Amino acid sequence: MAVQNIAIQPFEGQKPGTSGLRKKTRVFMEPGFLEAFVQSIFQATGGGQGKTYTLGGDGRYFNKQAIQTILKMAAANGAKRVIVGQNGLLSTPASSHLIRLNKTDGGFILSASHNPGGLDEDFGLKFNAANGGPAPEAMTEAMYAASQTIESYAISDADDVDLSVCQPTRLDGMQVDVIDPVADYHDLMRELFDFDAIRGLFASGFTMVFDAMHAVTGPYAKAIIEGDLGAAPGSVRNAVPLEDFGGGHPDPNPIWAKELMTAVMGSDAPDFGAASDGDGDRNMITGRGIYVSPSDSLAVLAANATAAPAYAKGLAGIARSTPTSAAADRVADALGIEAFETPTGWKFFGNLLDAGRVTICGEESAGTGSDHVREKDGLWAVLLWLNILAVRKTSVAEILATHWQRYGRDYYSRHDYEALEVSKANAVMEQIRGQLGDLGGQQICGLTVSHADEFAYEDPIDGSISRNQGLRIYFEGARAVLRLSGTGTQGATLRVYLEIYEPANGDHSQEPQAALAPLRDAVRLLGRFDDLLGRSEPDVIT
Ligand code: G16
Repeated sequence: MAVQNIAIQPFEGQKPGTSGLRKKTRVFMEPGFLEAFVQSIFQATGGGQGKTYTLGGDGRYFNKQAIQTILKMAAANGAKRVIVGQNGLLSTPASSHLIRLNKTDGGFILSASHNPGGLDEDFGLKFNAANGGPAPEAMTEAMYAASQTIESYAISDADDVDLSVCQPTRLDGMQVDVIDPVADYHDLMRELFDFDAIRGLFASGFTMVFDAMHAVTGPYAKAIIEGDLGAAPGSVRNAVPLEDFGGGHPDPNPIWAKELMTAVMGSDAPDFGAASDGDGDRNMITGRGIYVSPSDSLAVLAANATAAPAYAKGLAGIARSTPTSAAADRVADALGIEAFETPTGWKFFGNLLDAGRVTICGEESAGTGSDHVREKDGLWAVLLWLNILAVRKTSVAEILATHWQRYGRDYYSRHDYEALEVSKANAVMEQIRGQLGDLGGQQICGLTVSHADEFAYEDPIDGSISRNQGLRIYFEGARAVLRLSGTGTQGATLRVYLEIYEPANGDHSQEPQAALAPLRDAVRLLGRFDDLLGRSEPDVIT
């Protein structure tokens, strides 16, 4: 078959955000848009000649067509081999594992994560580097630069590859291995966790519900949680990946995972509940009658990780993104290990993990993971919780209560103001940015500001500096962070992250929104939300 070189003009808006390029699906489907970005990736990473890649996505609308395009472009760019998930499916953590296992030169992941899917919803593409992690900033900058000067892309005119059967095949001179998306990831989980202990837990009558939200983790959770660990059939719900996620919003939080919340808060609640997102890297954890905030989940997992064989020797360090609560820092302090605060974006954990400085990382945005891959990993978090529950033989509520009794509780919540006019969101940020230097010592809504700054991160491994990573206002015993989302596809999303610390001997039984009310009010006043946004109430509270 022949390689075609198609002339093309640069597209606007091919700047990767927090996690790759995310756009409305129709934008990705514009003639040449996907192709231009893929060619820019090849160009920014030294070309495709002789390279090996993984390729797969979360199964959303346009996933299959995009995969055929990328396969034909990889062949035309001289790639040697592409490993692609059957039916185009690969969860993000499974992609990261396959890159590392097969020592590929990187991987293409097709997903807009937790954003809805469909012709009128969202699509995304990100490239992970040879370490299995999201492309670091220098690489995404190079992709963007390439996209601005692109003149043509190369594509084979070969026929589509049959992705429905697991088999090796060829596309022009390139080898294409269509593989079972679950098998290698399943093997990895078996190595990390005490599957016998978890089997014993289920055999003793322990019940759980896992909501796959019609997204990519369905087949993984079915095979591992029901098939291998022996959870009762039906424990994994909404397990068939659908192109539109069943019309849902595959974001594992109490708002969007309502079905699960209803189940765990009901009279006949299971012992444990969990959910994951579109591409399987996020997680939500609940127990009977209790929701575990992602920041608390990170801290509990870190404090109890030695229950699992992979972490029995202890942790090297713990990293969290800046908006994530300080709960994990308290655990690191007690364990006498390093704690790191990084900008939002899993890519910032990569260097720390590669250097062996941290073992466990986490984010308030429902992401937790470890050095087993270079992505956050939803099912991994669920399995570590199960391993801990199997060893400690107690409930989720009891584990949280004893954790707070020892470390204190960081009441935590995130308030999102979505689809804002960009100028209004910027006005709030500017309003607070302009006051940062003067806030120290001020009393607002009964809280005293100790200091405030704009977070700039110096990577401790390579010394690179990332500026403008969030406005941080520190109060005595509390903190607020404001930043603009880098994953939205419509207008701007302002995120306000709130946390108040209640010491070990304090009252841990408050309702989080009530506990955080003075801090919420202080931020709205400082940012003049009523004037500048025309409203004070957020769209989503998690
Ligand atoms: C991505 C990033 C995360 C980040 C989250 C939210 O997650 O990998 O590091 O915390 O987006 O980012 P933002 O606040 O900029 O919207 P995912 O699961 O969407 O790939």
